[in-house]
Amino acid sequence: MLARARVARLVPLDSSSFFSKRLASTKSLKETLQEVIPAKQEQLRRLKTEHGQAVVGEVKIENIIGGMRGLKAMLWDASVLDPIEGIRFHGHSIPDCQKVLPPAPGGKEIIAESMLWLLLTGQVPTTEQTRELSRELAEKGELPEFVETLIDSLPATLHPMTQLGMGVAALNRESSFQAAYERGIKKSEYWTHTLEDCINLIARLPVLAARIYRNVYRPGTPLPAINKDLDLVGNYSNQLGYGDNQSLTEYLRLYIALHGDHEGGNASAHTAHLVGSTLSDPYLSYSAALFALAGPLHGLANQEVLRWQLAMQKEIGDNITHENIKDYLWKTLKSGQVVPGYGHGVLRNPDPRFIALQEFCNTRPDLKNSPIIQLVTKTSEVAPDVLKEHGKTKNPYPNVDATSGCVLYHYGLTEFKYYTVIFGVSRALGALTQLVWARALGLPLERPKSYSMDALEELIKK
Ligand code: CMX
Repeated sequence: MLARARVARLVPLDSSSFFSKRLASTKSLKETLQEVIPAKQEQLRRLKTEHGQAVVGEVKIENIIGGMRGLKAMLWDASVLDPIEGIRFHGHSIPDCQKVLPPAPGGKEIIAESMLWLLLTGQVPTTEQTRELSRELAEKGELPEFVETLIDSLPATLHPMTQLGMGVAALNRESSFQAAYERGIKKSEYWTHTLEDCINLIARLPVLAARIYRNVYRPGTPLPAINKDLDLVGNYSNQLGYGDNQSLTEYLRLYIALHGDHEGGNASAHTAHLVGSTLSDPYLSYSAALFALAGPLHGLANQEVLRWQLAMQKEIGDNITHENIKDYLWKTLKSGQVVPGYGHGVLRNPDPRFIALQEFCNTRPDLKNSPIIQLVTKTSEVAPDVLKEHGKTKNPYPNVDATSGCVLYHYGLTEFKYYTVIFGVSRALGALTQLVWARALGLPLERPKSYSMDALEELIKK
């Protein structure tokens, strides 16, 4: 018997439920998108034909050998990252989003559905539209049986991120885009099939991720059915086994929505875009992105932060003073390691996502008084000055990962290796949104030019 996590089937829909009513006055996600696509296509046409030769910047050798840092070389419409101000999603800052995006019923935090709507359409959804999307995702969430069998057959010792990437790749057997491409559809129809795949994948990712969690960390325990009256992350929390912890569920909602997109150049989003540009379907594109996310300089940093903070806690003991933390920071740096949770490829200020998560902690006494959260807060008061004095990093301030895993730890979700999986559930919002737009705009195969060192030297001589 391969199945380790037993899954109940969908909870039957209560006909009196709010969710069962299709509200005639609200446009669906696809209808909204259909409305906004022509204007964006026209904007792209104008940029291409009227301004195609405009110069955006210069390329220096330091850009080429420096991992393309700072090169403005990619189109990504959903979000723009300002080094000082941080991320804006279609022009909305994080505090704006917290004000205008509808939360879950009974909740306060942004949810994946409202962020997905904003990223995809550039518009703020109504509460009704958000609920309708929650219902659609719940209906599409079940995994095909062969994927369940595949995941259940994997050894518990296989890293959860490897399992997630494999599961997502296997889902491509169901790809509407791939099937339609084989039938020979027109280029103008690519985006509708891509949208269908992306929505199906976003619906299934948390279910797949929860199954992996149960198999690896809670073998033999029953996986609850998807509840159609819950939002995507409400269901995810429930399937992980934390549904009765409202605080953790709200935290997961906020974290998953906030972490959904961080413009296009980060390794996971860029990988999805690159692979997608070959017309590989969304499942294969996002599976590749997940393996980029699994690196310690990117998505794995959240587990590294926790490991590091716990080691610090063990060494310092109860006497947590700024001085003791400072000594530990220097010890880390002098041993040649990076301080996890600090620094960023683009940001040059404290990450507003870190600030939002810290504010979440400050509004809840249990979190505010949690030893691990207090340690994170105190570390953030000392580390920037130490990193400035160390003098290497261009950004001595905390990034989102300085706190993200520590909150999970406080709530009893203590399995570090799983943390990047939650990030993987989140990043799909931005990466998949942009795959839909890449098809709607007919963006070409990505193919930058590379140079050898000899060729660069030749260029310098000339
Ligand atoms: N601690 C110590 N040294 C650091 C550092 C840190 N937190 N951040 C950067 N540096 C060092 C770099 O290793 C580099 O050293 P070398 O010149 O010896 O190679 C130097 O400072 C310059 O680096 P940078 O230009 O400031 O940073 P990069 O753009 O190269 O790297 C990042 C960015 C995030 C990989 C890096 O800051 C880092 O390793 N941070 C710790 C890991 C982490 O928190 N990652 C999460 C990123 C968040 C996300 O993925 O969204």
